[in-house]
Amino acid sequence: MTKHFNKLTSLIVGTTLVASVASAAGGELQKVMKARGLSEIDVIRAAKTYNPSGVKDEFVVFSSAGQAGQVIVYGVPSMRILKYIGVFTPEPWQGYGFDEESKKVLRQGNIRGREINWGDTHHPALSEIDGKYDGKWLAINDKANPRIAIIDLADFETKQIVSNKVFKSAHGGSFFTQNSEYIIDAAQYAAPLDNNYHPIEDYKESYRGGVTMWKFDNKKGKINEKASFTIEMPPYMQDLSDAGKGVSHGWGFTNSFNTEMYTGGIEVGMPPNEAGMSRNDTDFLHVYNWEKLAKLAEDKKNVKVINGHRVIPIDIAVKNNALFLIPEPKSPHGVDVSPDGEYIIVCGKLDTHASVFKWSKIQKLIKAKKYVGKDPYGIPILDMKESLHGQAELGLGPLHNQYGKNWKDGEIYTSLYVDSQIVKWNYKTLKVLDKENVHYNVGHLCGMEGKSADPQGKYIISLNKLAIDRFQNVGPLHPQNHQLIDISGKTMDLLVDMPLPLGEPHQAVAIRASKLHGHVRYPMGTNSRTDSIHEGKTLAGQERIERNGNKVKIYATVVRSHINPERITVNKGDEVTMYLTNLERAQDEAHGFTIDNFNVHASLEPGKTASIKFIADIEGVFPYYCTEFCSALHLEMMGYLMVKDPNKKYVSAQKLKMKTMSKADLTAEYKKTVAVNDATDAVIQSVVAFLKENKFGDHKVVAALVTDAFDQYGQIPAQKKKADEALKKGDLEKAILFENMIWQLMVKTADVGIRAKDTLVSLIATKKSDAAQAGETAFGEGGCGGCHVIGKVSSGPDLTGVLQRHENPEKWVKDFIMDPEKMYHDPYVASMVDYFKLKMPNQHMSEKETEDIIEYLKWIDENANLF
Ligand code: RUQ
Ligand code: CUA
Repeated sequence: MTKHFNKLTSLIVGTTLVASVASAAGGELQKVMKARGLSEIDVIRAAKTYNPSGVKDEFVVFSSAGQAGQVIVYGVPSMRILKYIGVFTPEPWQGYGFDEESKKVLRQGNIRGREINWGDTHHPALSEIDGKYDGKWLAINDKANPRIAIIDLADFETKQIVSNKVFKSAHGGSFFTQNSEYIIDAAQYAAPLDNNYHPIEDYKESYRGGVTMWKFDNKKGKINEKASFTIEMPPYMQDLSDAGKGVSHGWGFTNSFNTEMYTGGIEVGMPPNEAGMSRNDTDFLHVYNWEKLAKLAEDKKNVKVINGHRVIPIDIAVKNNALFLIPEPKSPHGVDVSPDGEYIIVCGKLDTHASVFKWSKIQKLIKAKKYVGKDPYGIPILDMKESLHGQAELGLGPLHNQYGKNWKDGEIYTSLYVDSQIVKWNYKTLKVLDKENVHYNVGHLCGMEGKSADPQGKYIISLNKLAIDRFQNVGPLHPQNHQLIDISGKTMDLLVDMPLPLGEPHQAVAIRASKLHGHVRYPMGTNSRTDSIHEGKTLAGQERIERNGNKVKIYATVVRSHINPERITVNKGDEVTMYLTNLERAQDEAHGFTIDNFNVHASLEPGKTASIKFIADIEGVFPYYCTEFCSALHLEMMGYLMVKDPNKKYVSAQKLKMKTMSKADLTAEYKKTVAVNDATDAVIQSVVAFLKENKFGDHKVVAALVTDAFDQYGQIPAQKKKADEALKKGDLEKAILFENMIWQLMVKTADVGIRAKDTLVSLIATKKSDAAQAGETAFGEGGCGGCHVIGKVSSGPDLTGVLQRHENPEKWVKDFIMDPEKMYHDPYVASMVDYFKLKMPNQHMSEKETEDIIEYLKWIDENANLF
């Protein structure tokens, strides 16, 4: 009832809003709505998620890409995808798995000596300080091949992979503890902790679960494997986990299923796992004091070393009062600690309830050693009722929770898998407040920092397991579907669907964009996977080919628009290593590098050094080239690798003689080239003068662009010297080539310089009124720009100052635009027609458009000094 009332009010408010916008846009909006069949509420929803070009999002989401073994990065509220990060899976664009540096990271994920090139990513997690996201690191787990990867949020690259030495699968990771001391990672399918065969009949004796506490260094962003340890647990299937916070800091919580310890056997006539593993009414929430266990693990007496990894046996944990069990409704799924750490909320999955456990109650029972019994492994069991704050009946299949901005008052959101709904409820009063349908079968849901100590509210993303009919049919394998829900009002409102072409994206985490501080470039010569200076760092002038026996090392540079060296000859069988340094400093000037046939690729962002390595085991000629369209001369950014057989004799085929140019022709070409360079330089100098006059240094973005521009310009003297030397020696041909190179550098300088100028103009010009803005659009769309260039006489007169040229100028200009033919005989117009040999045609502008254009012309006059 309330819900409908609210939706109705928002519809009415929305309608008036749309109506006023619509009238301002001259009915255009109404036309679009009609043509596309959009209702007012659709338009409001669209407006809530639309980012005009160049506008950025408030939140950034990191989503697991599931079996694709990657991380998907997108913005909220626009739901625009920003990046895929290669994690457990090769990612060719970024060279991940195709250059040597990233291969080393990928190969850290080998298990028992075997290469694994995919992962089943489930839970991304952001590093925390005081339970709040610090925007520095992202961790993500692989369920199939139990591993954790660390991604650096300075460059969004995977920097480390560690494999779990004792688990055979791991689902309940990754969860940072409150100050990123540890990353929690719980096993899923119980298995022997060693790597030996143990018959399934010995399940209870030889199979185990557990929780690994990965020690994390939040400064370096590295897991310290040696300092990590695992808490042995019974062979229940541990599932999701969460770290305590605030009052429960130092503790961990992991729930489980199959406390029945059923092992199936359909093939021998036993009921299937699904029946046997969900037989009991309750399973166990594992509660453990990791802080205490970490201290215990320092003493050798307290640990078993299995596969080189420290494991604390169950009895040691129990003896030290560090491990407890609490019954929870059968086969639960998510466990989510409240922002202050006081409530631990477990979702029922097969039970319609969420169970709200209270930390102070649990602690009281632990302190009083008040147990209701022990499990077969001797772990004390706390009373469920006495640990509970209460239970709330939410609906069918509750899975995961996220907290809202008013979490202190109990605001929480839960996904309902079976009901295909998000439910808003209160974990303190245990009341259900609102339900929103989603499409379909939601798994996780993602709030904005919704599980940190500082939830931001505003949106919930529903990560649905099925898309069914939501999108264009692209075959039986459907896209995934993330739905954005507005939670800023009393009731929820579903805003938009986003199809994702990678799956299955189990879990996502969102952070305020303002907390992320990505690099624009690397310090020159950086190995981005280790963040140290690369042994192969090569600066301009240091390019070389070194040979040592059959090992060939090439120290190469790339910069717009050439690769140095451009010809490489090696012998068949040589081991070739090529180090590539991108000398660019300009933002976004990445180059890529590949060689035909050798399965290598590197992405070279400004300042990066990466290497590729291969055995040149086939004879032939192999073009190499830059794979990013980096400049107008990108196609020319290439060279040849030639592999010859040292045992063969090759006869030269050189026969074709080209006509040579005469000295006079060469001199003429040389002069022409120099003249073009002088003219280009004059343009650059005028831009420089403009930038200086308008104090570009006061604007950080512009200053950065100017620096980029001068990186190019600074290379000119060296080229000029070479040109002049060649000229002195009478080698005009070479002198022309170097002068041409100078022109290339000037064009690149001018390119960035003009971008800097435009940016500066947009920063210092007075703000355009809405009418002036509309006028600029009308001016552009009406084709006025075809003859008039602002600040310049082109095929028509410059319009700066046009409003000063006539008496009663606004009327004059208006009359002329609306009916030029009528004024061809006006003496001023006649003289212009004579001068330009052109008559201004009637562009059939409306009166409104004409008036707007006049406002635009006024704005131009106000800023005349900038054009
Ligand atoms: S799970 S749909 Cu892998 Cu997080 Cu719950
Ligand atoms: Cu560098 Cu294309």
